[in-house]
Amino acid sequence: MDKIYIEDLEVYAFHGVNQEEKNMGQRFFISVQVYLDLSPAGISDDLTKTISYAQLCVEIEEEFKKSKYDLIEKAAEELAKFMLLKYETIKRVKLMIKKPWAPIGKPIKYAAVEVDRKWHTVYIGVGSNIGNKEDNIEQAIKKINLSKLTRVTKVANMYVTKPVGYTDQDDFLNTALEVKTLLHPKDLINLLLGIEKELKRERIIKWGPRTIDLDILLYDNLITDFEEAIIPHPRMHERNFVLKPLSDIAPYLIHPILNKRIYQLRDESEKK
Ligand code: PH2
Ligand code: MG
Ligand code: MG
Repeated sequence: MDKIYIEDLEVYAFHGVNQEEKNMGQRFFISVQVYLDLSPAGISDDLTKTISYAQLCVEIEEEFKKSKYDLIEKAAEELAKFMLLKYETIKRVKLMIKKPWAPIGKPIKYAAVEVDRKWHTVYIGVGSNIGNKEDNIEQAIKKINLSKLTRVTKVANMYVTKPVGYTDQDDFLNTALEVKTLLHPKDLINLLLGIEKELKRERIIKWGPRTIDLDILLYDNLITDFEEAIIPHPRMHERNFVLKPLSDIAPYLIHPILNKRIYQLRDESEKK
């Protein structure tokens, strides 16, 4: 992808573990690689179709000087987040912060950190079979949007489905969401679990009735093996109640393990 580079922007700021660093301050050098599509500006020669690097420098400096953090890790994290939230057009930010005068009593050229942050595309399966199911789902969507690090970008149709697995329970209402997020999978899971809790989800019977169930189905093309978030969702490919709504919003998406498109998996799940 296209990039705008800024290299070694010098900023005087007050980050550091030592009190004297917070009092006296020191010089930092900030380098960024901003990933965005430059072709609209390249074709039109119009500054409004890109991001002015002059303006970026001003904003980076202002944001970087705003707080006093112990760590350049934290300063880098916050600065990357600031840029990704401020501009819709920025897809990814690589950012390096150098501290040439870190008071460590050793002759170094600089100490530095680099972070690489981007918007991730996630698909979430949603189900409810207790109370006002439609309202539960709408509440969940609202709550996902409350975090500024997540945005619901597509909502599938809602489907009334027969319970699968544990069948002695009410019909479900199922849908699927596309979400853009800056959160890593484990943090996203925690956000979703928190929302389930707020909506009075109780875990009594496995696959039993619930006010709301929010499952990460896919996260970019990521394949994970950690217990808390197995991605892709290990049963999504055999569940019509997941694949049907998901096909509304992402029919041509390819399942990263099975290497088949979502609509193909949906069609296969209908034959069973
Ligand atoms: N969720 C389950 C188990 N069974 N059946 C339907 N129809 N819809 C669901 O969302 C569902 C289910 C476990 O998450
Ligand atoms: Mg589930
Ligand atoms: Mg679940």
